[in-house]
Amino acid sequence: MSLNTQALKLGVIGTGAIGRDHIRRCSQTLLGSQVVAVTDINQQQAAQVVAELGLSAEVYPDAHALILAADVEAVLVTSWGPSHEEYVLAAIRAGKPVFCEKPLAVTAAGCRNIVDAEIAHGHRLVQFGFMRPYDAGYQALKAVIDSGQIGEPLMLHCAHRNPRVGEHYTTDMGITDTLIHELDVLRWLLDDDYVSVQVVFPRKTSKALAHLRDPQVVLLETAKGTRIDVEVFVNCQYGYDIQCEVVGETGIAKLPEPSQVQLRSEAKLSNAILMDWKDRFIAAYDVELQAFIDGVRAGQVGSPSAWDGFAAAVAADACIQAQQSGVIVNVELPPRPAFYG
Ligand code: NAI
Ligand code: ISE
Repeated sequence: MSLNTQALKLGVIGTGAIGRDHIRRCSQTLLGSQVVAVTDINQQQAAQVVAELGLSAEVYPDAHALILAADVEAVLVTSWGPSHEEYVLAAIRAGKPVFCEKPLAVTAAGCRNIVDAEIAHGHRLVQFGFMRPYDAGYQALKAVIDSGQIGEPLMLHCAHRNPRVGEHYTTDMGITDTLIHELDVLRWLLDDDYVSVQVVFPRKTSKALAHLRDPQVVLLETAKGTRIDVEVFVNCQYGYDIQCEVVGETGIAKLPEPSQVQLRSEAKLSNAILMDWKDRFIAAYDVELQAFIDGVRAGQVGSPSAWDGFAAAVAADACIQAQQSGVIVNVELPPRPAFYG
């Protein structure tokens, strides 16, 4: 793959927490890109981010003007979830590559609109912002599974724990905001798709607000028959903790813990536990965005694809139904179009 020698000119929609962080990494950490345009419904904040990071980027009054700007070669969508579908579709219409943070759209039908628009366009333009396949730990785990060293995967025991969440966080967000990362990365890890799901609620923690059911356990079955349990526990207090253990026919492989200094002090042997998802996946965010920049410069947009976003959304919809009904719900994913390989 031969890289274009010019830096890729990026326009960024949404300058909140992750938008600001992606602008910083594209401007200061990664190679081959330049942020030339930003926009946010809070224009003052967008201007402030440009000033704080010392960028010579234009602040646009609205996202559609930014997408159509002649010097914007590719778009990053980092605004609130409900706006993603509209902006990704506009980027596809303009024929511009687009990196979209999760969710691709808030419904599976919205994700399907994006898949259909991309197929109609004729070549891949969308890289979807699930970063875990770019995490070194998950890559090492996948290499072990793919090597056959533990035989075929039979069961997975996983956990996604956050120290605490705010008042805005509702029980369905345990699926759409939190579990959604497992829904993506476990398909990729196993090279498999989900066929059914059930959600069960253990005893509720006293640390969760009245409206929130926390923790919850999601039980997934894949087409090959692998059974997965994922504990989603967003008020666990003690840390941000991501666990994944794969039980195979001849052995067990476990996601490595993030590298931490081991401490012997005051009669204790200890390892710190991270508190923030940004720290846990900081390297993965760098690698996924570098892959987007390199891919676009080489004329080849990378993964995860819009199809992966759609597949995760279809499974998420089934999980929400399962939360409400308490029974096993089928996951009805249509066959993958040849367009997505
Ligand atoms: P945030 O609330 O800090 O920032 C969002 C920004 O988008 C705000 O500045 C807001 O004014 C702006 N905005 C909202 N609607 C807009 C519109 N229609 N047009 C232009 N700007 C608009 O939120 P945060 O945490 O930065 O999250 C943004 C997105 O990134 C969310 O969809 C979230 O799910 C996703 N995200 C992904 C993560 C990951 O691990 N991949 C981690 C955190 C967030
Ligand atoms: C957050 O929205 C994210 O996307 C993080 O990656 C995730 O791990 C965290 O649990 C979510 O709240």
